[in-house]
Amino acid sequence: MPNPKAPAPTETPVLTGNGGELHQQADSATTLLTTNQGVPISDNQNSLKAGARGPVLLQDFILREKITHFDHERIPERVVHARGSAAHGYFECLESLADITAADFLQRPGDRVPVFTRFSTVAGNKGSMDLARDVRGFAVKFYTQEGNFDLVGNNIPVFFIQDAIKFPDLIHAAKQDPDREFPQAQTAHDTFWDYISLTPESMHMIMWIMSDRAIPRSFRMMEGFGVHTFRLVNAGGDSTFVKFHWRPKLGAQSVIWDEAIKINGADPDFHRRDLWNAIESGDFPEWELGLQTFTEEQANAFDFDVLDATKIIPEEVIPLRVVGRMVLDRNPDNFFAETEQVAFCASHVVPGIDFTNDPLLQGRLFSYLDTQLKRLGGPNFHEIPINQPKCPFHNLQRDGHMQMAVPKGQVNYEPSNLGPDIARESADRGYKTFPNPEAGGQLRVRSETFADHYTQARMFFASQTVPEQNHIVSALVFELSKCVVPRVREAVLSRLVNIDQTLALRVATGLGLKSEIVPADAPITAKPMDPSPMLSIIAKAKPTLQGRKIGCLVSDGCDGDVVARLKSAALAAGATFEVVAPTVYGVMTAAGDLLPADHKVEGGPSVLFDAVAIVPSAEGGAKLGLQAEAVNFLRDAYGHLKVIAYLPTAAPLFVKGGISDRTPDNDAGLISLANGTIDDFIATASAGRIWAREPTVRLVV
Ligand code: HDE
Repeated sequence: MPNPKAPAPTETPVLTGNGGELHQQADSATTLLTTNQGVPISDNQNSLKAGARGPVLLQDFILREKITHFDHERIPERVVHARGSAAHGYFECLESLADITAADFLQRPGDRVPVFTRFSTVAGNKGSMDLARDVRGFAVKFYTQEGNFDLVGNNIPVFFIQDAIKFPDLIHAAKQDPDREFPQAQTAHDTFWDYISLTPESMHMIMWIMSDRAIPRSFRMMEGFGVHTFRLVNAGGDSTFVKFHWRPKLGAQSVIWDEAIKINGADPDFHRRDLWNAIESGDFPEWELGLQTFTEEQANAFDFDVLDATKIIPEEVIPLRVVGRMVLDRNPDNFFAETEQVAFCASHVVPGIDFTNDPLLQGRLFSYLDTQLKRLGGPNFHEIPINQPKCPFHNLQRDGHMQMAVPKGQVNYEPSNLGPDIARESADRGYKTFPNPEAGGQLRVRSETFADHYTQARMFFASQTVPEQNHIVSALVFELSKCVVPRVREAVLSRLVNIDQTLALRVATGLGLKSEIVPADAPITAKPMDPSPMLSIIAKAKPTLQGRKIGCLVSDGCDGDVVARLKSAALAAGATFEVVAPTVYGVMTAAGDLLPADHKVEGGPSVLFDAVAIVPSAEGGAKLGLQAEAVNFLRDAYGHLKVIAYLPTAAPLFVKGGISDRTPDNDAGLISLANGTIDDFIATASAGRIWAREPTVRLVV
């Protein structure tokens, strides 16, 4: 996509040095290059030497400043969630929640506060690929008038473990092995599954990360969850329990695993690019904020403990109440300054929002502040612009690494009679913790109310549609097939069988296991629980092409009119449209017009699109049939269950792809533009993938 912000080429004056190197010169249109001390620089291409061919001099403060700064450009990446992308936007309150919370930004419908939202994967390093099978971080910083509220959530509503003390082990097991530093950004290896097989509380989360939720189509098409139970507290001090949910306006959507693997090669920045491009083009991603609110009495009546982060409350039991919306409408100006340096802390709450005793949340309240001190170099990270509150903030904390403020005056303590204008506390307006009565011995134990590890895992599996269940089975087979130690596979099966016997048997068949599965001990066996259809992505998908992408494969001599009509129909449906051609400068249509391309065919595989059209000329179709990448364009689109519009001239690709027997008569996702219309194509593509095709292209065990 052309960068609309790219400046027009300038006529900067340029000098040529003795070695033929170019020196662009500052003029009235450009700014003067200086050191960090403001000293103008005369030559940014040569270091100071003792003679033209002599050694470089230590006194070259310009060189040393530049190189030193460069040497220190990297800061420690996040130990988890290192790979992320973020955007600015706003949150708008849609109804007053004054009855249940004193949170200032939730009082007045129509009120907006700025937000900065960062999406991430968890296991991979900063440079890892976007389509890893992983949980996605979904962290929102609300800059409210009573301080910053960080809702540091994920795109999956449960977690692997119940107590924070287990987190370092979980992450060590999931990340690269410490001796060889691979595998990167994936859980398909022995150490992860070894740990999981010994962590029965992870079973519900395992169902979610083996589902398509862990390979989202776009950050814009992800749900988000606060995961823990929090408290809302109103002005009168009454508390209501709450679970936070984000619902994407574009609907939740995922890719298929084979597609994910190929996207990682074709465009490792697939999610990052998608978010950036959508915002640059003015197609602003949007989510609704929904709350599940419930009382202490309701919580006590549930069959599970609301303090256990491995459990959800089905929406069928406590429906979502939509209270606001978030729109992301501005890309960061600088990735490092904003996306990298943003410091989310689970402990950043505002008056009206409080914690519960969830032991996972309690550990997070310590961890995030601690991690920011290390990553951002000290206690003044709140002064970095992206982290600064947008409301006034004053206190008597002083000094430390990277202090940016210049506090004035003699008094840096309180109470004090010497500093009449120093900051002081307020009994009325200050943050008040909900006075939850606590009693009990000091015990290092897990509550017995946390002991049911299988009921909700089984309920999640049962709530999925048939294709989604098949994908969970295939994902487990894929991951366990990457484990090289047979004992690890068998230990996992011994847990899966406690979730659902058929599921475990299917996975065992997929692995080719010849022996019996021995069930693991389970203190509580899975209890009956109604399925929750709201947990299925496919069941609640709305037909739309909004925010989706159509790829059109063309050749020289193609019908420019067909391409133009496809494009306008795609744009009218809210999709984007990209042309894939044998050369990047594009092709000449039959009418002799230049049709510019967005991708050369090798760089624009069909995994980058949600639906495709293949409309070459007769001669062009024959040539494309000789090119494996063009054949794969069709073959993969077909294998990934996409809707495909085509002209009869695409026939050589069908033949080479081995699918010449597939026609609109036996596959609803094939739209021949010789008989059908572009409107048929748009309507069929809006309905999503052709799930009925799946059993013909992938083995279902
Ligand atoms: Fe995090 N987590 N986490 N986490 N987490 C971090 O903080 C931690 C957990 C989540 O875009 C770290 O700044 C512990 C659950 C997100 O910058 C660190 C435990 C959930 C992000 C940390 C958890 C999350 C982080 C690493 C177990 C969903 C990225 C870098 C108790 C509700 C935020 C950093 C961003 C990042 C600790 C579990 C979400 C080390 C100890 C559960 C979205 O502080």
